[in-house]
Amino acid sequence: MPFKRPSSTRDSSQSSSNTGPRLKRARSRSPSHDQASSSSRITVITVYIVQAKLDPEIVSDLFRVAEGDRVFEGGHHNGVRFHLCHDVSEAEVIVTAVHMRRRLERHIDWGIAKDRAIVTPQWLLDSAQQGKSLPCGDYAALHDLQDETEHNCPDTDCHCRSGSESHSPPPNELSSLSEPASPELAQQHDSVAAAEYDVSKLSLSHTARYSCCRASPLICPNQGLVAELDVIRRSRSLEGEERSALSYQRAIAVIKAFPKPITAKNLHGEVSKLPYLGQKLMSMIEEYVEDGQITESAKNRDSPRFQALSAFTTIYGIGPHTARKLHAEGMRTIHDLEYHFGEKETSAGSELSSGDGHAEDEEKILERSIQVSLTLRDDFKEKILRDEVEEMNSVVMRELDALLTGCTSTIVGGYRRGKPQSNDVDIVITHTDAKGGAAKIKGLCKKFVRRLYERGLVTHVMHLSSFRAPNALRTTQWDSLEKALTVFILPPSPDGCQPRRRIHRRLDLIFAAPEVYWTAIVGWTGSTMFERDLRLWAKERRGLKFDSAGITRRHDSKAFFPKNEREVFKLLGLDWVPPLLRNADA
Ligand code: DCP
Ligand code: MG
Repeated sequence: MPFKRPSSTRDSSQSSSNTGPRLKRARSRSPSHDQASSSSRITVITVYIVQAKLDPEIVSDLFRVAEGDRVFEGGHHNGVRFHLCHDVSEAEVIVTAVHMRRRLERHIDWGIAKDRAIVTPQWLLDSAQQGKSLPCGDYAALHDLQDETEHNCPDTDCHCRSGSESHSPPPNELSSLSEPASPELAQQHDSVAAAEYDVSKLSLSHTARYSCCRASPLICPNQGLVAELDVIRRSRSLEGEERSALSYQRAIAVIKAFPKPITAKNLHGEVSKLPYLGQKLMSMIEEYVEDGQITESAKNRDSPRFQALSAFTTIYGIGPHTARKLHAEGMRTIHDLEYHFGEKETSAGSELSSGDGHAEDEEKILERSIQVSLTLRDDFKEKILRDEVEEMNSVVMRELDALLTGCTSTIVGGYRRGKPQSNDVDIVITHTDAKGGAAKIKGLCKKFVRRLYERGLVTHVMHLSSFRAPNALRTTQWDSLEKALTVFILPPSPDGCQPRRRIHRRLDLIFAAPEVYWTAIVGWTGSTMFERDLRLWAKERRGLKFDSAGITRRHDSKAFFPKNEREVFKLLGLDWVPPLLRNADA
């Protein structure tokens, strides 16, 4: 059984029944509500946007606000954050331009509507601008639900700043530990804030066939359409229809890079000329432009089988194949899985604790990962905000420095692409000694993870791989770098005066020798479609093989060692694409 990375928790939202009980006032379970951020306490409000009756342009604007991508002038956007959900049953606030009960009921179950605040789009815009949740009653979208909207409005009185009680270590103390020794490594500091580039000067084209030649922002002007198509993509993938899923993934990637809203005006002109948009996809896009939704997406969303399979694949270790198998055995809910796998007390992987003894067999490792994931699923559901990602990296690098000085790291994955909230944290680590670094890195992964485990920072190891023992659990795209997929928990706050809410987080640590550090960073920054096209481009256009562990020439296996990220792109004959524009997936 292949080991699968779980779907994002966003996917899981599709799994709950639309009429089922909401995950209680999502706010109490939502990402950061009780969570001490490093400098301030932020209220997170879960928002669902009904797209009917809204212009694509406005929808895209609202998505950007709700995803935290559009920041308002004056830095107001600090007391409240929005978490955009794709399952109305998880929302606290529903944003809609529909004002009549009968029309709203076409999109939302009335029982759910009565239990939420139903507001106009202006509430979202004004709240984001003022950095606080404004009284929903003033923005009630439906006269019929005025009282309910007032009553169900999220209360944000508690979002006081924690000010000097910040629990992050002093910034200088930690950044110095990851201070790179060589000028090449210094270029890693390309965080979102530091990203300075003029998109108009990049020679990327949205009509290119490879997504690694296009500029794909995190939130695009057609994000609502992308979300609809992604439901169909996931459904195909869950049913094992990989070719079909890939067609949708390609279409999504093309739309992600299209720089303006798709409307009736440009649909049959420039949109129809975009690559990978065949007849069927064009008719779906047309339907979306006309109605604000796609029938097939709605059908999928409502399908109990889709909901069950989606829920199963949010569990670490369960891919579509296993999910279908469990479904065929009669399981329908996460509780069924709990019963099936048993909620045994789980411990760190025996790969870690058994020294050089026999590794556990594949089946057992998989089963243990599923058990861990089931036990910790409430924690794993909670998204990780950027400041916590940074804090985790700081703690990891401080620990590593105590074991071996001179290491440096880059946070990759969705964080590097600018996602405001991540499902896990991915960190690529190397040593700054360009000559002796490779030897120092070898074997470090296991040693380091053992240390983290002993110090109580790593509670579980889902997977541990090394150079010498290629692991059968690795999926095909995986490289041969030493890596550990772990469950991590931040240490208690140093001063102990304000206990931090400690949540289990998924943490992937990837160790790369200095010469392949940059290919590892490029390979783990994503997004998945961007990576797929990068490999395809390298193969089809350059006769090269690209993966996170290096670039080689196909005909003679000659290896290349780029010294920085731009050199990776140059070697592949590509223009550099800033990480923030590598969001080629939904
Ligand atoms: N990756 C890949 N192929 C895979 C899995 C991962 O190319 N099968 C690469 C691209 C991903 C990166 O690794 O962007 C990190 O994978 P994650 O699953 O952690 O995904 P993200 O970090 O992009 O998003 P998130 O963690 O928030 O879900
Ligand atoms: Mg990630």
